[in-house]
Amino acid sequence: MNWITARTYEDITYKKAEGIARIAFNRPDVRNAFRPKTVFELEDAFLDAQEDRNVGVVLLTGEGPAKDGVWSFCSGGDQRVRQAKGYQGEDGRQRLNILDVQRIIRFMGKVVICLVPGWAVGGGHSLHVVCDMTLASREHAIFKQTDANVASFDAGFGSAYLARQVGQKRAREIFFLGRNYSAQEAYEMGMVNQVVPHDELEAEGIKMAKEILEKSPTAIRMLKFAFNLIDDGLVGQQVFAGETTRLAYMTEEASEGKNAFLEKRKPDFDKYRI
Ligand code: S0N
Repeated sequence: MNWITARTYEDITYKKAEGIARIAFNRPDVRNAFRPKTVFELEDAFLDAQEDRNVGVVLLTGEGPAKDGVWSFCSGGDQRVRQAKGYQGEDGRQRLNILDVQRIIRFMGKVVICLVPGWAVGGGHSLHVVCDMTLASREHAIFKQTDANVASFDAGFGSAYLARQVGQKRAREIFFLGRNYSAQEAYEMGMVNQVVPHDELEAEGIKMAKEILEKSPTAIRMLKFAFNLIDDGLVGQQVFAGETTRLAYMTEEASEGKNAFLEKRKPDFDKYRI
């Protein structure tokens, strides 16, 4: 794949090629922990991928290995900048802004595939949970929920949606005990789609992305929002309904409504009754 750098950042890398965007954490020496700056960069890249009509699928992963040879997807919030009211940015403000990224992933009308090359821990674990699908390195991926160890917990998508994937008992075990799980164990629990040899992780992600790119983009969008709907309440309905409005706009009937208004006449909807 001939990736082209789409934008240059400090904490992440962002590339595109052949309809695929690749966003990767790039702080391997802290196991790809995120600070507010990392999160702002992620938001910027994700919003660009969302708006770019040439992009159909996003891969989210972690650069590596670290200097000590260890691979990571992400180890969650950077505990060195955690303060009383959140993670402190360079501007002195304290935030929990990774939740904004979770929402972008959840509500964007494109498939986000998480490639886990190593540690997926804490808020990093939650991010893999929020992604539409997860592929994991057979040799290096380790899934671990440390939120209760460090009293910094995701009581939102990261826990509730995990329970949808692996069941309540397993989700509670993952969060209450904070144990390590291999890629194979995560696959057997239902939170990983495919376990792949480490060296083939990206290639498998690209292969999956290309398969999705061959499908109807409208079908993929509607399906993603349909899968979300039952768990997302009125927000889920709003997102799904927005797409139905878009589809309705494409009909002659909708054009008749708009044209009648602009031409200052009564709309004639008779022929559209079914
Ligand atoms: C990842 C672990 C298991 C890796 O262990 P390993 O391989 O033995 O490496 P270490 O020697 O421990 O680490 C190597 C170097 O990396 C630093 N480091 C690792 N993780 C972090 C981190 N999260 N923050 C800062 N530094 C980190 C180590 O300190 C070490 O540095 P040096 O070489 O200088 O000593 C292991 O490292 C581990 O357990 N890490 C901590 C994982 C963790 O507890 N993360 C936080 C969990 N909580 C969250 O992420 C919740 C945040 C969240 O998503 C959220 C939820 C709700 C609302 C808001 C938020 C939000 O954050 O915005």
